[in-house]
Amino acid sequence: EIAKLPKETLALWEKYGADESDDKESFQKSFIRHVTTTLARSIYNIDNFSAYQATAHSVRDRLIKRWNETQQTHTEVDSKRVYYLSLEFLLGRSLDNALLNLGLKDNYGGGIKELGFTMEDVLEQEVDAALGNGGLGRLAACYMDSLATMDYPAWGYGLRYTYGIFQQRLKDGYQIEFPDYWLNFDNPWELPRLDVVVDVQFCGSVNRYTDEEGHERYAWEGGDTLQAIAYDVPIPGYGTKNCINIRLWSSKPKRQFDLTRFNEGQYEQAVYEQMQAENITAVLYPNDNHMVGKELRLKQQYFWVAASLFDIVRRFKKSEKPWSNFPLQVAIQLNDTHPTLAIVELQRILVDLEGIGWDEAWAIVTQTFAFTNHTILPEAMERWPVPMIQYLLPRHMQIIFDINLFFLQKVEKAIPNNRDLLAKLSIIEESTPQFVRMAHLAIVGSHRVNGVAALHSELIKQTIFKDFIQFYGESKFENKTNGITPRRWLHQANPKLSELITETLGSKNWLKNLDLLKGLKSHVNNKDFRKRWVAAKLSNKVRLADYIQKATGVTVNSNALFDVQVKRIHEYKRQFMNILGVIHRYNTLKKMTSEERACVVHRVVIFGGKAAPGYYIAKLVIKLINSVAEVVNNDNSIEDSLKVVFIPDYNVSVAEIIIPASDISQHISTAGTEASGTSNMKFVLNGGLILGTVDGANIEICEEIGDDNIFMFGNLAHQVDDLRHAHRYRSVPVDPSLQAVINDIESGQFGDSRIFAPLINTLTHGKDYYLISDDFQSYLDTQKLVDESYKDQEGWTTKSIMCSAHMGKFSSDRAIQEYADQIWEIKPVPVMTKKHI
Ligand code: CGF
Repeated sequence: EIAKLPKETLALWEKYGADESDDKESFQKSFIRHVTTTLARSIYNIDNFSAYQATAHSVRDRLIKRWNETQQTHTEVDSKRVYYLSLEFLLGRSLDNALLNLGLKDNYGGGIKELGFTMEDVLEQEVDAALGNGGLGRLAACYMDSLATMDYPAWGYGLRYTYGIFQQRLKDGYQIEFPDYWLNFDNPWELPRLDVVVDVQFCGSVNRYTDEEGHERYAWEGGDTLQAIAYDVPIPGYGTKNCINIRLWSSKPKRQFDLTRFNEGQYEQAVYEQMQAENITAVLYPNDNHMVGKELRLKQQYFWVAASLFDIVRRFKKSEKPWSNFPLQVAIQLNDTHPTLAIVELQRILVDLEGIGWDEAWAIVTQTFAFTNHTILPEAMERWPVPMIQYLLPRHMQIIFDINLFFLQKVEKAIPNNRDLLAKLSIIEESTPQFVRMAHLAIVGSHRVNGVAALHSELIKQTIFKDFIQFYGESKFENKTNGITPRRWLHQANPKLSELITETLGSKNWLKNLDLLKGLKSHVNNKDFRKRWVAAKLSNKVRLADYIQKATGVTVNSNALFDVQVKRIHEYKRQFMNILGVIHRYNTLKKMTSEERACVVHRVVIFGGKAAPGYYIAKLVIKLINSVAEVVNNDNSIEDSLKVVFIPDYNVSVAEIIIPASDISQHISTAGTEASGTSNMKFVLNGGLILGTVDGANIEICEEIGDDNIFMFGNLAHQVDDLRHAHRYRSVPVDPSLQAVINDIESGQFGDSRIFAPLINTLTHGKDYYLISDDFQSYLDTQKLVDESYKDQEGWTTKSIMCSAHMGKFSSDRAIQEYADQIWEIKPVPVMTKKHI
């Protein structure tokens, strides 16, 4: 079409389509243009929020240019792409990240100052995009940053929830939940693609028929059809033109209104269908590491998977390559089992819609998909009742039964007469009703399965997936240790330290090659460098102390040791053990004389994290922390030697303030329960030390930074089963220090002890499943070591520098490189600058 346009028209596009430049004046012009036209405001009517909106729109203009060029290049080159399917993308704020990644921060910072605003105030206005619960969603966001930075042709696919993760507030020390109205104001970081619409079908029935060539075929007919509308979120890489896309789907009814009903006066019925359809993407399920068996959740999963696969297949078909090329053009990564129905959907598309034979189709499917497992906790394993799938997705249920049948036939052939093994491997759990085991389906339908840290990847082979090893052998199962993006988690969150590192190493190259941090080692004895390192930490602590004051009203001393545990509240993560340890410390301090107390290291113990709204015990842990804080913070007799704070509404932007300020952070899950953890990596990268169990990525962090620079304690993963078994035959807890702390709570020291009875009960009658009593003494001993080490401030600074210097391995760039080379087999595609026609 364009080629037919007259020369003069093309010349106009060329002239006016030229890039708006990135200098200060161009920014100021575009800022004023957006204030007056996009926002319809004037110089007399502009506050910080409007200044944020105008700045964001100015950045968005530049992002879209890069995004367009990236998509054009990828279409032209048409090399293999990776599609990352994740129900959660926990992006946080975008403005600062975009400014830094595009290299605009200085020009925009200077420009906005001249316009009468400060960049800090403007950045503060943005609400977090909180479309995730915790580690899994934030990992997806870090991976998108790395994919963009490393020039990979990649897409993310997810859901555009109207409500993200709930906002947490505290009332009388209890968590209460409020809806997250994140889309209330305009969201400049998404591009609505009202023209990209996909029909998604539910329910109906399956009809068998014979096609013209005499083949038996199946047609899925009837039922309800909804529409998925695309919203695109550009993700800019750091120091590259590459700007990739996360496509988030929003649900809409296919028919706007039931006119017959409306005309009959049944207005409510008429809008009912509309409401039902919009409900699908209304809310993010607020559970982490826990399966929710709600029909709406299953509908979300299929809605998302169906729309995404339609889009992926449509893009592939444009190239007119044969179907056998599909796995050469397309890699699809399943982030946990949530998108597993994609395996079934692709098989359905190939067999039912494209008329490809079952075996050929199945070969294409299995070469396309790979699956990441994020947990071995039994309560997190997704299983859906067969009748529910049968009702919502009748054709998919048939296909799942067939996949299972052919798989079990292969098992029987390879390992004959082992009924027990067949039952264990089956995708269908033969209970009443039957269930579909999503992890089994994901394993059978993928060519690779990976865990997220070395220990975890070993454990999945020994526990939840051990029976699959008998059939597949070990080679299908591998490890891809998680990573974090140093752009957000050091450069953006900790500008002072980032600047010092850049100056010391002589360039910013470390931001794209984190191994270069090793270069800091040769400066460890340089006085000036050490002084600035310590000063950066102190200023981060002052920043956090200010935040704590504003958020909680508690005043903390920035010279105290900041001891942090921020993450989802979960029994296996053992925030309970932490607060029990705090009670022990408090009562020890109370028994000391003033002279003795003068010698102890002052501590501020900082907690943060959300509990799933239905997780009663986790919510009681929050209440206990706040009750202890209330008593400790108001007890003048301990002379400021201990403060306890619970920071409400922990999210990505709060994490960016907390993490750089930590002296020690706690990652104290029962050994074998935390698959990886990623905040542990963020803390150490920022020069914070770790107090942790021998679990998840703590182990690999220890290997990298050396055991002198980390405080590890507790029982090991291989001891856990025996310890749990032993609890059944004796009274628990056995540890006298723990018993003393329990007595303190029961004596009413922290308010009405009846409130906490169910929590104490988890330790006693509940048989202490998470082994707090077995680890408690070693936890207290190691805490003492932390205090001793902190007294030696010079030694501590050396440890802090050594920690950061050895964190190269934990860049998400390394993780993405491994996925790209070993699983997806994709290559970088540098973006070519396009003309505007
Ligand atoms: O995924 C987690 C996190 N809670 O979201 N899992 N899930 N599901 C694990 O528990 C973490 O250990 C892990 O770091 C994270 C990302 O893989």
